[in-house]
Amino acid sequence: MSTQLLNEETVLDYISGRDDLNAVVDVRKATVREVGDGNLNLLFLVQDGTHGLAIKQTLPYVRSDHSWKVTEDSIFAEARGLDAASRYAGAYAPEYYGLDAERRLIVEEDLSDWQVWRPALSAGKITPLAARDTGRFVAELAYHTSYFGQSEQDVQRAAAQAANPELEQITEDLIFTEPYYEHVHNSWDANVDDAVSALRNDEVRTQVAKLKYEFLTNGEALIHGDLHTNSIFVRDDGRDAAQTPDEGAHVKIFDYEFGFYGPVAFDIGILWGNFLIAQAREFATLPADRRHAGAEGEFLEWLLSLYEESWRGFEGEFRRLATHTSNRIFTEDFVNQWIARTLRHAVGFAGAEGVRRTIGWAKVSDIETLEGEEKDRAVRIVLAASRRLLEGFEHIVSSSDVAAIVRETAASI
Ligand code: SR1
Ligand code: MG
Repeated sequence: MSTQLLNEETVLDYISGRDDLNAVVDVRKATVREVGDGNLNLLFLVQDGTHGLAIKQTLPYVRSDHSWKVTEDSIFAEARGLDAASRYAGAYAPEYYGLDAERRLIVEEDLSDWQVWRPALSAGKITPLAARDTGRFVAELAYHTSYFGQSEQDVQRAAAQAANPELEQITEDLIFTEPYYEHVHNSWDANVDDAVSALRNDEVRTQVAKLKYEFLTNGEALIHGDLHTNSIFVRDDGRDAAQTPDEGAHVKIFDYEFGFYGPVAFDIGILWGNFLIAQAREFATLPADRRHAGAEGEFLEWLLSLYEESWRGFEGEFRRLATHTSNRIFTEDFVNQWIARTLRHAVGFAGAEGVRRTIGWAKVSDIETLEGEEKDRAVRIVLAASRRLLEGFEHIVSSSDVAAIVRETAASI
């Protein structure tokens, strides 16, 4: 049976019935707006002019297709992820006001004075330190929920509780299967048929199979599970990194409903796949005489630096934490090998995310707001670079290799 859904008229009554929320916003002065643009939930912002709250309630179906039923129990994954992020990576998470299990909703901090990263990227906005802090967030969540930061028994109990099979299935289908076969969820413009055909062969499918198997079997840490640029808020600090204050978080990470015990590399890979998409948009809209190395301009140079910046944030923070590991046999050499392996898989996952966001069901505004030749060019860049990442991920040794591949691919299209 479905939960009773809130609407803009009933939210204030709901808050009035909860003393803890009444203490945060003044319902007599508050206004409510439903602003959700995710696929699986409603999102209400409640603001009284001074304070605010965000209420996220699970829908029993996909927002744009009510015939596609989805479990409302994903709210438990959302609550678990937000709770763990607050506990272990608190600087980078919204304040969490708790779960209402019966109504399938969570309440969190209103962050509407921050900006969602995807539209900020599409608008050409440079946000220094956002990528570094996202990398640090991944490291902190990974370390503290894994065998690095907890006892074997605690991890195994937490992993069992964090099972999220219905939402994992969405990822397994949409990212790791459907784009490589005929499927009603896929679509693209006939002008790029050849780029899609180039992905549908046994070599690419075998590479994707390795990544899918890693996703299915490597339950090493609690991961976010959907860390794309619409799951990240960024701060408006001005574009000069040298003048950006280092204190305070430069990102807030939200939308934890796809979380489960999975590969840490998946979070980095999804992030990188979305960096690739933002870069392809920018390359595709550059005038022809600025499409060679050195002429792309400040914004594209910054975009291309995000793989390294996020990786440095991740690796630096993880290494710092790993010196305190409770697992004494995890030697420095083992940590080095784990980091190198995580990098390789992140590169593969980035390729899989690039493909599914351009030809699969869940498309993205970076590409979809382009038209004509610019859109075709952006799609071609994403698909060709993604194919190289999928084919070559096992041989990548540095995050800077990814930017080099994207740059070379864009120059060839
Ligand atoms: C039916 S859900 C489709 C996609 O939206 C979410 O943000 C995830 O990325 C999922 O794959
Ligand atoms: Mg989401």
